[in-house]
Amino acid sequence: MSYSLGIDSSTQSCSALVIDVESGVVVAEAAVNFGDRLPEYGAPSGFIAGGEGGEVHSDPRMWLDALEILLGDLSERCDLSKVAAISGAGQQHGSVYLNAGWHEVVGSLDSGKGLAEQLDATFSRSTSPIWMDSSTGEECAEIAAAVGGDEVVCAKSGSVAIERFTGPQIRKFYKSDVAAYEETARIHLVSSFLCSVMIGGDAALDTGDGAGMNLVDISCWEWDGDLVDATAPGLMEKLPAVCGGDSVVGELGEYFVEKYGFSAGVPVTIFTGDNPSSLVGMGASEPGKVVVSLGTSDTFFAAMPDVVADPAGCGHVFGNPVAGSMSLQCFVNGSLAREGVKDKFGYDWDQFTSAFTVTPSGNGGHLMLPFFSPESSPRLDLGGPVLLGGEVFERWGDGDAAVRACVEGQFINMKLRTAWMGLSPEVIYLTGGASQNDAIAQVVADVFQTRVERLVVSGSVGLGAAMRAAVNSLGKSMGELEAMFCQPDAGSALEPGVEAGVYEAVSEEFERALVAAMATD
Ligand code: XUL
Repeated sequence: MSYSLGIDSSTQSCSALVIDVESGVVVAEAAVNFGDRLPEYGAPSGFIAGGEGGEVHSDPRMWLDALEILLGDLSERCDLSKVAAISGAGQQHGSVYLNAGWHEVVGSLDSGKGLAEQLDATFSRSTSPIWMDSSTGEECAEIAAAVGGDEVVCAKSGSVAIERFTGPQIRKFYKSDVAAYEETARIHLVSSFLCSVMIGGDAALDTGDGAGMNLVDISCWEWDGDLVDATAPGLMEKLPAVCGGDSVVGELGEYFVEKYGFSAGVPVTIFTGDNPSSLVGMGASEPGKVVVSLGTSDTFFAAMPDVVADPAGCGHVFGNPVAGSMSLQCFVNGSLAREGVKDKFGYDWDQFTSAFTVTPSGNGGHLMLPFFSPESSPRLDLGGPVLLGGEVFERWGDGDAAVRACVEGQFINMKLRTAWMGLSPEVIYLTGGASQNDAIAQVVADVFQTRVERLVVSGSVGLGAAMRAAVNSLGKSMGELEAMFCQPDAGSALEPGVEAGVYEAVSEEFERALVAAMATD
């Protein structure tokens, strides 16, 4: 019995993969797209359309139905009785509200009926706010004010009070429907809710996902009494326990054994958030490796040697489900900014890429603060990019210099804004659409003075879950599993090609320009 199952309940789909940890192969994969397979929930992109004032909710019954379809599909693709370890991950921050009936119902699920049908009566709030919800600005301010300001929230919980985080969402629910809040006996995250259902009991939540709530004290990974009190009255007793990512929280429930052909007694490792799980699935759960994902927005995340919070309040600290902590920082101006410069000059991607061959590293004094839209790292809204370096360049008269200035500016900014993490990476794993562009990847290597390797990461969240379960229950080491399942494309590795000094000088200039621009912001 050497199969490990990893489940990923994300925004638009629920997917899973089964790995064989002896032969090192992925045995089976399946995915259920909510919009396609469950159109009756009116959520083509995984959330209920038409939310007002920034509200974005999903129906937790949809997640349960998807889990059932997923396991059904998977049981046709592999022999689930060979699965000997299970874990999973969920989209972060989303919350599920359950009444006093929850404990009993989840503990006595009948495999002759559906999950959603049986758990239906246990929801004290019929829908779940998810991470895309930005409706809680007022509640963030109230929580911060109650504990002494955003710096205090950040130092305690690893992030300033943020609209999508669970604490502010809970506070909003309490304020808008006190009776339903009072009827709530348990509040779970998406991850701990699904884990509970799988073990047929009330599961703890892990430090990785728990830290995305603005409620957990990252110095000891326990609920922070001040934050919990500032969020809503009587909240502490509604919260599950917080445990490390190495906890086995129970055995797979009878429901799943009877319905999908699993063996009895399979240990279930605590579920975590999708980002912490992805850190593991990318083979970066030990300090020394950094993951930079280049997408609509760019994201930087890494296992951290020490638990520190971002003094500027832009980054996040979550528990690392393997050990210690991890950081995550988003840069809103990612691909859209790169595209913005490309389009400004009517370039195609080949012309964009060629710009790097005709401009020098450091860009001969041409500098850009590449913020086309409001940015979160640093938090600013300059109303558009700022160009510095001569009259022609500043009036957008030099396309090649502008392309390089944009990309150099993005990664200089990323390096400066992530310095608080105290990392000295040996390698940067670059993922996401733009990571395949050698010119962009070379700028990353040069600015960070670090080797860059490209990772193909489809399914890293589910893979991370299966790997964690295998470490906890099948006696495998993370190193062995990484060697089997997470090999970066070594052939496409890039080394830094310029002296460190080139970008040190440009970084200083960039920071001066940024301070000046923010002063007039
Ligand atoms: C992280 C975040 C998203 C969600 C959904 O803070 O909000 O990445 O985890 O993927």
